[in-house]
Amino acid sequence: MFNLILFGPPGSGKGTQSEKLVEKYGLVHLSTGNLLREEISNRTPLGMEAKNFMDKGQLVPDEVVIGMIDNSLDHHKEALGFLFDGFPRTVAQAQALDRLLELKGTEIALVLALEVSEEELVKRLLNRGKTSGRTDDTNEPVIRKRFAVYINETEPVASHYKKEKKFHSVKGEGSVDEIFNSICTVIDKKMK
Ligand code: B4P
Repeated sequence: MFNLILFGPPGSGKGTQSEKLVEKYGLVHLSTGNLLREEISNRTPLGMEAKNFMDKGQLVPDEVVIGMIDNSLDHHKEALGFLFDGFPRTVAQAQALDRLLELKGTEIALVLALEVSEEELVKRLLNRGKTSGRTDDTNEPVIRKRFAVYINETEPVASHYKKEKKFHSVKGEGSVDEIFNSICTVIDKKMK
């Protein structure tokens, strides 16, 4: 199995690049953001709880997202590998993911981080907010809060994987195809 984490701040292009990567490498795409938005649109109790956090730019509690990932892994027993998009976002989530994968006899092969400046992120998300209907993308203070949460709670996840020498970063500014090519170069080297 080849398990990849796509890492980076909100709006860095994780969702955009994931779509292209799953097509090329045949991985199962697990995006906690998409899973949460599905719960919200189905108006489930989990979705209603998550919406309160997401609308404020905060992270949804660890036990909620870890439970979702656990269920999704069980639904894809035949997968060639997983692409984790937007997960893990805290050190506790990273530790839980390591344990879940170990139980399945596998592990994370590579963590790829997209590097994008805060000003570019704000610009991209405000732009997406004009058409996406996502309430967390229309308000600049909420977007800046998401970036601050990323620095405080998510960046420490990078050290977790740097210790295991699994962490690589690529420039996340430029055209979608240029960024995709840089990501593929790192993956192909790792797969050899
Ligand atoms: P997510 O759904 O993960 O979304 P994101 O971080 O906002 O965006 P992403 O990086 O995927 O950007 P995209 O490709 O779409 O999270 C939303 C919320 O859910 C979080 O704030 C949190 O509350 C909650 N949540 C999710 N996972 C969680 C977890 N594990 N734990 C706790 N809470 C969790 O790109 C953004 C925009 O940029 C798009 O409009 C795109 O078209 C554009 N773009 C992409 N690449 C570009 C490029 N190269 N140049 C110009 N524009 C580009």
